[in-house]
Amino acid sequence: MAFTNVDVLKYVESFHRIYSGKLHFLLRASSFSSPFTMPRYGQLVMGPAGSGKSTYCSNMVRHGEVIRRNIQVVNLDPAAEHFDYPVLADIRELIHLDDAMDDEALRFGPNGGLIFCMEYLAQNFDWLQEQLDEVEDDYILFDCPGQVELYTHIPAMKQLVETLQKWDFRIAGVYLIDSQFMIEASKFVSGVMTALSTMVNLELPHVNVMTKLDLLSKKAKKDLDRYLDPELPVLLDEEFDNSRFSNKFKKLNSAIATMIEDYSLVKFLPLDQTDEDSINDVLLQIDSAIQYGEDLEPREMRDDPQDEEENFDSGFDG
Ligand SMILES: Nc1nc2c(ncn2[C@@H]2O[C@H](COP(=O)(O)OP(=O)(O)OP(=O)(O)O)[C@@H](O)[C@H]2O)c(=O)[nH]1
Ligand SMILES: [Mg+2]
Repeated sequence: MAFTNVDVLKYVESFHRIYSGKLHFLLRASSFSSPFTMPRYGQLVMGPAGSGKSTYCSNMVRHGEVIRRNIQVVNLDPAAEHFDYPVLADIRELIHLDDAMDDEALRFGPNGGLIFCMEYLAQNFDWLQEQLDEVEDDYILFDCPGQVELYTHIPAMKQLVETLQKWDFRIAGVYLIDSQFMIEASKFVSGVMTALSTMVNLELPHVNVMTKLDLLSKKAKKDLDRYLDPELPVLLDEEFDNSRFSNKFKKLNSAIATMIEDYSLVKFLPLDQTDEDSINDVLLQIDSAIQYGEDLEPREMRDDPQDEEENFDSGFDG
């Protein structure tokens, strides 16, 4: 992620503006509005390039098999090359990044091409609807591209969210950030601001996840708690308590920290993909954010109690 503190500073003003209008809307997002139809459930898996989105999706599918829950994945990355989950639908069948880059009339580079592809998807949601209509037992992960502009201000993702909601999906925004870039206060603030910007733009129940914990050093792991539920003013005071930084800069950082604190909206769930309990904890938190299970019948006892004990589930048939 190429965000620097200078980028972060540019955000401050617009955040104040956006927040004042949208906070109440965010709060309303968790009281879904279609009581008469059977909802479907989904996660929009987002985050910067390489933050672990596709790996997260395949680990969730595998974890779903362990707890006997049917979790499926739609690949929404037109540039995807490697993922190892079975796909329910794949945007590359509709449009591939190469289509936008190789076309003589379009001639996009990789970044503009990706935006073009997502806009093309937005104009062809009926394609997606057809793919999703084939599914009965719906808990669907949408594996998104790693270009953060898509989440922060380009309309295509917001249009996707609104369309899925129209199709009775209860969607959580799941925002992944690589922990290795987060355990340093200045980088942390940049990450927090993009996560926050995504949350404000998409107006979804939102869960931030810190990935790749298995790669952290012992020392970094010890420090982790300070970043999962951060006291930003303290973190930033420590980071910038140095004469190299001007008072103006320190004040600005302090203003950002206070603003984020005031909204109490930024927390991170730790995810160690090598640990089944950690994956399960993240899934349960997201389930709770989208009220997964409220409309489902409690699971019936099976004939073989041992079989039942061996496979933990959140208690519902999905
Ligand atoms: N050690 C470790 N490696 C991980 C983890 N998650 C992802 N990786 C690795 O990080 C790299 C990027 O992972 P992806 O899942 O492709 O990340 P992505 O966010 O889908 O990337 P883009 O789609 O390109 O934006 C791959 O080499 C993964 O094997 C993790 O939890 N631990
Ligand atoms: Mg990916």
